Amino acid sequence: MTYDVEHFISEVRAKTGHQPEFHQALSEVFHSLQPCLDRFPKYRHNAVLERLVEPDRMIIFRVGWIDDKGDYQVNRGFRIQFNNAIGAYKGGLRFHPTVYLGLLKFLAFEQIFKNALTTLPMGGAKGGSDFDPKGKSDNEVMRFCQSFMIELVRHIGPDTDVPAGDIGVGGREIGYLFGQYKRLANEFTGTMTGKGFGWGGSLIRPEATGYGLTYFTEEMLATRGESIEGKTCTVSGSGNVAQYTVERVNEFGGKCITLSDSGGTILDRDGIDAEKLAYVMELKNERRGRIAEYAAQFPGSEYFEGKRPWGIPCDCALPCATQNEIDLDDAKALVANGCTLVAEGANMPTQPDAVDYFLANNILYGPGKAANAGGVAVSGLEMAQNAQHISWTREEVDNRLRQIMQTIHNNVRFTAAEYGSPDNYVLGANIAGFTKVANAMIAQGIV
Ligand code: NDP
Ligand code: 2IT
Repeated sequence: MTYDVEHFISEVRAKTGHQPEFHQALSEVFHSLQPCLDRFPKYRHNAVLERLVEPDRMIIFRVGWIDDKGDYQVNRGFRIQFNNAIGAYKGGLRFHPTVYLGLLKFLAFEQIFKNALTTLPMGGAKGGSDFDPKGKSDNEVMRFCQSFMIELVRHIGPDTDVPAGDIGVGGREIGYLFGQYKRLANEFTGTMTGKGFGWGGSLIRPEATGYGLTYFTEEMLATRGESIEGKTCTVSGSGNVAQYTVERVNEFGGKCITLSDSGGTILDRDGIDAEKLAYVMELKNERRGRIAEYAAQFPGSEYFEGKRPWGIPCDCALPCATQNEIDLDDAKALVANGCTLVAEGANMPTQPDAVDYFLANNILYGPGKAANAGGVAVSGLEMAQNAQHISWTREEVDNRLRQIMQTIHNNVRFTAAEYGSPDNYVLGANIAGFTKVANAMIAQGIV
């Protein structure tokens, strides 16, 4: 008797209501687990999937705050503590108007397997709010973060749950959140990661997701005797992950020709070099402006309003903005234009039929839970440094990050090969991540 994954997914769908992103993530993971579930009946006997789809707990709360005009504002706050079989809950906070329960459940679910792949002991969680930091003053963001933390503080701790950043939550927000945590808990511990260097943060954490993505991409290309050097890359997004991806790809001798935001895409055929990237960082991180301004600043570059980068010919596509940003038409355009590698900085940026298209066309396709795991991996290293009350050098952290990305890559390919498809990173990442968590759950009994 085998696990009827299809039937199981339809039951979860019926029980959980309208949560399309969660169902999408669930379907992608569980379908690729089928050969593993067939090989090891213990997962069925121990009802591992049934237990795995039900978060340990979901916390939803009201966040009231006063805007600069003196008016009362209300947002909704969340923390999904999905699974702590292999370590304390760990995962980012997203502040974006599209945040709702189903979105955070997808992100927390993915985080379980991603964190398992990092080799570090971290469980899966995610949280956030429908609060939109865009257009808010620093003081408004601070008041919101302080109010958010008044509730969150009860649920987190250095060995319980350690939040970090994600979309809309960067260094500024982590500072305000940590400040309030420290005040309420009356302790200075590593309960948040992404802290500033000098007050508990790790060197290389800001860079980690983009650098890790670049290292993973380099490993993927090496399987075909190639490297980033000389490759033209299209990158989406222009936030934390996109910025440090461009930085490292440049250092590896590649050329990034696009960036984007929710307004549109810029194309710079000469490449976004270090000087232009410094402009982007100042534009996005300090002035909090729009990527359209890039085209006005650098003659020869172009701006395409409302467009994503995927119609532009490239060797490698590196989606670093948000979920479902590559649809089937985008995938067809990429392949038709000669793209041979897609590695995901964002979480679940590729729609399921587009993933199938990449795999069917022999594209090197690196799913986010493997390719973007460098961010949370260095968060794990930040926790390790905090626990020891020391800080490591840039070189130490960067070397460890590179080693972790190589280990993830090898583990994913090794696992995929064991199931007969060495180039299928989806299969390898899902089975490798699942096996570690599932075995821990079985060992710990029915809890
Ligand atoms: P940032 O907030 O720094 O940047 C997000 C970027 O994506 C912005 O350019 C933003 O544009 C764009 N974007 C966000 N939502 C949309 C949308 N709906 N449509 C089009 N563009 C959009 O976030 P990060 O760089 O930290 O995160 C980017 C992705 O990477 C996310 O999927 C995140 O989950 C993932 N990730 C992040 C990690 C981290 O350590 N930060 C680790 C692993 C994965 P705009 O300003 O217009 O909203
Ligand atoms: O999606 C992710 O892995 C992150 N946003 C980083 C999480 C973390 O805890 O560093």
